[in-house]
Amino acid sequence: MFDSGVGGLSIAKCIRQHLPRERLVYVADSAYAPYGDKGVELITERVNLIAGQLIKFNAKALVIACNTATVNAIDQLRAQIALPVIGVEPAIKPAARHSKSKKVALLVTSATATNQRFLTLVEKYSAGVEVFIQPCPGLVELIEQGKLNSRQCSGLLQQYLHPLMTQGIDTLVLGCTHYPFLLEKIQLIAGPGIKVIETATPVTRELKRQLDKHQLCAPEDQSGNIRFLTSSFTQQASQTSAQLGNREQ
Ligand code: DGN
Repeated sequence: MFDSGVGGLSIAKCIRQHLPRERLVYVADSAYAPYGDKGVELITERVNLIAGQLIKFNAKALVIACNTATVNAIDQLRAQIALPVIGVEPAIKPAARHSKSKKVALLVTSATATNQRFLTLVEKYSAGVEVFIQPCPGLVELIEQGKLNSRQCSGLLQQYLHPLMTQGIDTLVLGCTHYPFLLEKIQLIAGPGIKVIETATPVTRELKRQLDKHQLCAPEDQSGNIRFLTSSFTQQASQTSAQLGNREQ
């Protein structure tokens, strides 16, 4: 599994919890984080390169633990490799179903917000629902630096969330795998009346479904683990992965 950085650890934790016998290799492409401000060519190039490396580790399935990489590069990756490839997409369908006010907001990166595959997905699953797409530049960078409790982070959250609160939304989708690390802060600003939805559970369920379908589940007596690799080792990446990896979500 991989992400542009440490955000996908929010997915890794859920997989570890529900599929404890699986051995995970997690790649944080920290040298190229964030993907949110990169173009489709570069994102595709990085996805292909990392997928190629993971296949050399004898991966039996790949999880793209990044919304930005999924919407930009999953189709071409699936066309190239035979392994099951599971992506992460903003949970617009369950959000639209859950919303009573029929007003839903999506927090995403800039690269996701303008992506045609993403916009088509939103249109497909949001009939009768007003959708507010909020790009959140800056948040991924702060999470990568482990600055979850900084004034800067609170300032950006207020800036992105307050305008949404005046629109009457009752459901908020975290459309980036970094954002679940800010769940408590987001919920505090949004208030108890707003349901915040993230995607770790559906991704884990889909991975399990694919492993079952292809008879790839780990043997009963295998104990799982996780290896953390990064394209740019820094003290910061190491600290942040430890900090976020140990957080209970
Ligand atoms: N975690 C990635 C996502 O879900 O989109 C972050 C993207 C980024 O690097 N900006």
